[in-house]
Amino acid sequence: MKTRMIVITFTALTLAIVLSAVAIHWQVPIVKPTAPIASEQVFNVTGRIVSIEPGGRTVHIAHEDIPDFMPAMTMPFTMRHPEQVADLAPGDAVQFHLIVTKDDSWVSEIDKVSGTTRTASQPLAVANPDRIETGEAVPDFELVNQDGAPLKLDAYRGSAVLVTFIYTRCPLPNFCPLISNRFSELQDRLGKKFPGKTHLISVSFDPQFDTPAVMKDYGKRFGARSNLWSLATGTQQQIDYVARLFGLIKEKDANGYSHDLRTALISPDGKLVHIWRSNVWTPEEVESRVAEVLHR
Ligand SMILES: [Cu+2]
Repeated sequence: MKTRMIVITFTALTLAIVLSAVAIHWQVPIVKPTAPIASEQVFNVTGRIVSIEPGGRTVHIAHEDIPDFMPAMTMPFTMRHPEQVADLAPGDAVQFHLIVTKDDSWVSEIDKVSGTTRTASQPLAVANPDRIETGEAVPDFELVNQDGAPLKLDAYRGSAVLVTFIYTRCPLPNFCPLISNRFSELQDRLGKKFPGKTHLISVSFDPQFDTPAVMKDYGKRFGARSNLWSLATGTQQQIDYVARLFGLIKEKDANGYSHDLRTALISPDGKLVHIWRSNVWTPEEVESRVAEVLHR
């Protein structure tokens, strides 16, 4: 009798536990682990369109100050949806969202600011007699490398040389940091494929902040090896001259620099082969141009 009672009680208890477990399972909404929220910053920006590259993926905009992020400057912006700029033209005043993540940035929701009239965009380039054209010999220049030693272009005769421009404080992940990531990749690819035949030079245009020590540190962040990749700075005069050779547009404003992007390939005999003017180039593409100039 007593044993039967225990069995019944035990069975009832077990049933109750199972049922309540089922009930709980059904009542509790299924909670999936939430996807990690990408640290994404969105800035509301106003500016004026300077130019739109064919295809609309890159739009150059003279933008106003973006508080706590970037001073007013003219720079290329990436469009994820080029159709958004189909109705826009240089001179249009625009308002847009700039979205910045850890390793990318792009423009979304770009709109013409109503009630404004189209004005001619500011000419960006000023007269520049030092500018060299494709096929011309690149005159020797001198800068200072990450160890504080002189760096002369002519020292790399016999190698294919890539020169690009950056500044270490650049806040936009898909501009200077992207270029440096690509140089890091190029250093490895070219170093392996054409040993002793290539050299990369990243030139800072912010010499007041970017001292050789700062450049050395910056290079470390990207795994730069000094036999393959130099991180150069110099006097303002030295840097301005090199910038003029390749037609870099840069302008110092209150808090930083506005600038465009230039990556130049110089052949082993010292001639300008090509200039990539934006961030839309790939290490593969550069590698094949390097192979061409090295006759490989
Ligand atoms: Cu930059």
